[in-house]
Amino acid sequence: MRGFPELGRTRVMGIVNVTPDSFSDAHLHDALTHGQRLLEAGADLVDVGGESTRPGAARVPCEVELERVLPVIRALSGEGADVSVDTTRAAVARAAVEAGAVMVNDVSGGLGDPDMLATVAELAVPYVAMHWRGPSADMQTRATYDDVVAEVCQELSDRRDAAEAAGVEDVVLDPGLGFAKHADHNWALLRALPALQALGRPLLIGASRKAFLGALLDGRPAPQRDAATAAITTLAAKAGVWGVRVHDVASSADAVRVVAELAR
Ligand code: PMM
Repeated sequence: MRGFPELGRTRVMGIVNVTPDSFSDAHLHDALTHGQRLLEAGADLVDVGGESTRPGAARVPCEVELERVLPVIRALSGEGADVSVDTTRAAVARAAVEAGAVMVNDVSGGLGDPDMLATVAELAVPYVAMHWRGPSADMQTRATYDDVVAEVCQELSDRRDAAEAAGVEDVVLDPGLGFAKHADHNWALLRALPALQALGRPLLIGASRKAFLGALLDGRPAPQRDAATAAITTLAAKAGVWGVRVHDVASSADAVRVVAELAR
């Protein structure tokens, strides 16, 4: 894929959410420091986002999203890091790439903004198209499937085709765990990684600290779900996925190295 060297192993994408859930707005500096720590811990790239996508989350204005992400992207990419921008807005994608981002991660797979796919094609950067059925505010009302694996594969292949028809060359697909999905849907998709890989594009998996892991672990809070996250990283790496998007980089980076060594 353009811009990314062949590593011969799964990539670890570290998460920098520049949102009040994670860092207060007054502390952009903390978000930057956090990104630097993730890189030191072995992140191959960092994903910087300025809008919460948790179930029920409300939208933030475009200007607020820009104010949150641009300084962090500028600083981290200025230090030589590979940075992706986690956004559904074409204007944010464009400004982020101008500020140094090398990839656009769109949880809406191009459905959130009619200008997104053409913009990414023009920017000529790799693009993550995630499976999405609607905005976070009420997405869980759309978690209805007869066959979740077949339907997610079909809807993702539609997004792949739309992105490529718009001229996007490097498409990464992501099943969007937790987005319009209940726990049993997430587990079914994780059991079906080969079906997702059969869509013929690199796969990104974002399971890190999500609620379905808390449910499995008797209600354990998010920061105590990192061992379970690393277990999923191990299995995803063994299955040959392109990348995992995680909060705790160190444990997933170790897991990926173990899998790579065993495969040698
Ligand atoms: N999950 C979240 C945000 N962005 N992007 C991709 N590609 N895949 C995901 O699964 C994904 C994402 C929400 O998780 P967070 O609030 O823990 O960052």
